[in-house]
Amino acid sequence: MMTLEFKVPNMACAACVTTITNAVTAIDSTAKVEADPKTKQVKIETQQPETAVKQSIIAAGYTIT
Ligand SMILES: [Cu+2]
Repeated sequence: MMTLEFKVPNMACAACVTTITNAVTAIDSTAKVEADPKTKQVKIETQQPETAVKQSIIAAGYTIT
């Protein structure tokens, strides 16, 4: 398990959090996703490589900084 932390500036609301969570759990069903639309901060505990996790979020239509 590793913890990834980054910001997703275009995560605006709870629906975005759900979309991002679904995108990540689609590639890692054991992932734990915490995301706050106010701070734009996303914290993910995952066994997948960082690039794969980031790609799944980008593919869902979000930007990572
Ligand atoms: Cu939203």
